[in-house]
Amino acid sequence: MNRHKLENLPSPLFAKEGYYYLLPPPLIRRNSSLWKREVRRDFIIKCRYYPEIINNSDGIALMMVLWVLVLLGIITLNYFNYNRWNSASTRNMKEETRSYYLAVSGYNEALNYLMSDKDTSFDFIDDEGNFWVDKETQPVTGKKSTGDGEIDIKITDEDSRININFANTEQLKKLLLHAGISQESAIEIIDSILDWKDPDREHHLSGAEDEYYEGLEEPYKAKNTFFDLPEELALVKGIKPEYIYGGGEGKSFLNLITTFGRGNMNINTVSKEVMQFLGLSDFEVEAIMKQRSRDAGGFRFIPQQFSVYGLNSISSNDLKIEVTATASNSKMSSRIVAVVRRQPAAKGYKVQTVYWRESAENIRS
Ligand SMILES: [Ca+2]
Ligand SMILES: [Ca+2]
Repeated sequence: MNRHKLENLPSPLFAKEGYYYLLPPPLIRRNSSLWKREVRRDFIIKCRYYPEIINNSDGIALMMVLWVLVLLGIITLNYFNYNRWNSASTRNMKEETRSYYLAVSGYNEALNYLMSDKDTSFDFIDDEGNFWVDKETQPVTGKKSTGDGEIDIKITDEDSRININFANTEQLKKLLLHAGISQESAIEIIDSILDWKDPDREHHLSGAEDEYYEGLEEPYKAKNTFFDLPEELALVKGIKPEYIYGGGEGKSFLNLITTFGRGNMNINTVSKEVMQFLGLSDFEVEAIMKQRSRDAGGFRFIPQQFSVYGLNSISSNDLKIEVTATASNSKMSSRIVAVVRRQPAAKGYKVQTVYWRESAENIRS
């Protein structure tokens, strides 16, 4: 009987023909992939009538041995899989550690650069996106390759965004309209934002305090103090995640806002996106960027025409350092995002880290 014929036999007939299976019929259905696989691998042995095997102690012993072999096979396979997974995991961890310390070295380089500032009255970001502490000290930002791997350092200024802790109702309304929210809803949401950060428990006309948040399916309380992070807005009544992150009808406002800093906006560091949001014309944006070229070196005073937009500072205290590093011959990349608060002191600067987040990513293609 050839294999082709075997495969086409229904199971009861199959037993009567003088063959049996490794597994009793109830465990192998005729059409199951297991049955077919077993057939293909010649797991079927020509022997005797199936019913006889059930009553025959030799047959039962044989089946038990075969079962043990199958179990041993499964255990061995699992062991090899575990070992393979374990060594891949160890390799990833090793690569991640190397990339992490490379990222930390990038962070320290950025921090030292910020501390080396010779001109406390002034900082600027040039039209290529490099942060300058003064006109002379060459920036450390951008991508660079070293013997240890690749590092990308970015420094941005938190004092170049709209601070939602200090924003007035007009600014908040503009942000919400930017996210595609109707005038009516925006007014209600603003009341809730004000209630969220004011210390009292009296709610504004359309606002919300503890009694609203405590009635939610997953209850919590109103913050009653400043926002720590922009993402915290998602907890406020009426604010949907798409307003913050985008993906709805309007645009995301996450890149326009901050919760760090003094509420000032540095004309020397503010992004084009924020300037456009503030209502500056393309011509005015170009004029500002021209003054922020390497050669011009940024503004030393604020022209009246720009201060009306709220661009009221030329130096920066709260700076975001973002470092992405990949060690050589590694596919694990490590990332650090930190916000440091830099304050001029009697000698040099005092620096406080007010935000720190680290993550790793497998960039194997
Ligand atoms: Ca400076
Ligand atoms: Ca409140």
